[in-house]
Amino acid sequence: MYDLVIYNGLIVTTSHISPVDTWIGITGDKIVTIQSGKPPKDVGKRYIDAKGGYITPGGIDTHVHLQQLQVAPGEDTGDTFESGTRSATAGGTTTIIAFANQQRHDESLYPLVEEYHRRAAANGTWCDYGFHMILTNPTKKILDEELPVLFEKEGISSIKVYMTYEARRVGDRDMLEIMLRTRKLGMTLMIHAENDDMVQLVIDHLKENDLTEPHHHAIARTPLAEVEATNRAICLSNLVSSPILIVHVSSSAAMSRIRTAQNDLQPIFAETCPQYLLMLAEAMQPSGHGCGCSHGTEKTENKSFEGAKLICSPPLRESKDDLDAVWKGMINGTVTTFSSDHCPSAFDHPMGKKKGLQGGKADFTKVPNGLPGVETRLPLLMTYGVERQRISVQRFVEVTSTQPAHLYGLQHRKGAIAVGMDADIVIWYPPGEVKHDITNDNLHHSIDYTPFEGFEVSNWPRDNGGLVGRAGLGTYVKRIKGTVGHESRGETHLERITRMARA
Ligand code: DUC
Ligand code: ZN
Ligand code: ZN
Repeated sequence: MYDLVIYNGLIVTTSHISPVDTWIGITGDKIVTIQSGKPPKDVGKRYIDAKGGYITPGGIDTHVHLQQLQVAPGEDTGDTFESGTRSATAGGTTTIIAFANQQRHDESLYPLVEEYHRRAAANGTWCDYGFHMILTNPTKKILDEELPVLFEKEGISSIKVYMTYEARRVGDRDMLEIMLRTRKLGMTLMIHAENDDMVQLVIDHLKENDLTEPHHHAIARTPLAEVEATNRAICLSNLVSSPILIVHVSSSAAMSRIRTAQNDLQPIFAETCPQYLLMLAEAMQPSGHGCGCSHGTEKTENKSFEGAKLICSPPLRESKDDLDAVWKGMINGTVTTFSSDHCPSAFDHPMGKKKGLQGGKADFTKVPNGLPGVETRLPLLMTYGVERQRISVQRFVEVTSTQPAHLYGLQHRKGAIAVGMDADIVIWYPPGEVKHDITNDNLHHSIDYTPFEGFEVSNWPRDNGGLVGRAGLGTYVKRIKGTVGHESRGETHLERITRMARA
């Protein structure tokens, strides 16, 4: 007798859609059988009729910021692990990977990981979770002694580094040292690629000219800064033959540079996010919206500051060519994984986005960076990707679940509907049954706005992803070595040139 039987749906994998008369038997939290035909009447304690809708593997959102340590106590207006995972679940995401960040003064990563475990466990989580480690002070001890332990004992199999932000950026030599270790250990290295000096120069010029409204943020963080850093990261990776993932790719130039590297069979991978597919910087203008709909038209006392809701980095781009290029990357396979970069701050709060509004004067450089989006990620891609016929539903599964699982070492439990895997399953409505506009009131995060207010969606995970029960159902997931990019590549460029110099 199975605990649950799901039947009469179209089960989707990256390569295949099963016929509608296929059923899934679940016992405990595992998929234990998948069979064709109609399910017998007496095999399940509970039955769910999927009514002909798609059945996809639970979403895996591998780019989520919750309760990070660099935010001063009392200043964090974002989601907690509890509210962030509640929101994730309601949007069909059943696993998140959040960031555990090192600050420059931290000499050991172990206490940080313990602190993140405490934060996540404090009020429980609604879905499963893991941690990436952000490195800002990659000492030899940390690289040689602590990373292997974190990988083996804690199942932390990924690192993020920043090439921007004074407090976080790491230099090229440090990046190379990190790449040598992640290659050796088989960890996934995520890189935030923006040239900080280029960005700072533009910011200084904008400030001298009193151009500090929210929409100037998009000008400050020019695509040139993104492509320069992306190119540099790729060149550094070439020297040591280390796989890297460029996160939140937002511009045509960066996407093409990555595509060129992939064409040369270099292990360069790309992530993008809904905001870079669906919104342009004009949405940040006082009058503006970026997608031809009526977003951003709410009446407030300071309308010109509304654009702060859309401040994220990399920023929304000014040119539709960038948006089109990101779609192209999604369609042609350049994009490996699709995440939300859920990094929210409240809007109407002096420590939230309004930190950038002092005495009625806007200063975009003081606005906390980032958007909420963990709940809207899957419905937006299902609507604007699959149902608007830009990508197949198999590709949807690939970028929202299967490839994230393989990139980040979750493939032993997640990312596919198959016998033995975790029963992380999303049931969608049959086409044509859902049509509504996203409103913040219907979302489950703890933030007072959504950047996607007013976006029409034509599907949503049924019953809000089965959001029933309570926080505390989610558990920490230890990850293993991923399968993407870690195949043996023989000697590195560095080894080759050393060998030739010796000869
Ligand atoms: N980078 C992120 O990954 N998220 C939000 C802000 C940022 O700079
Ligand atoms: Zn980033
Ligand atoms: Zn992020």
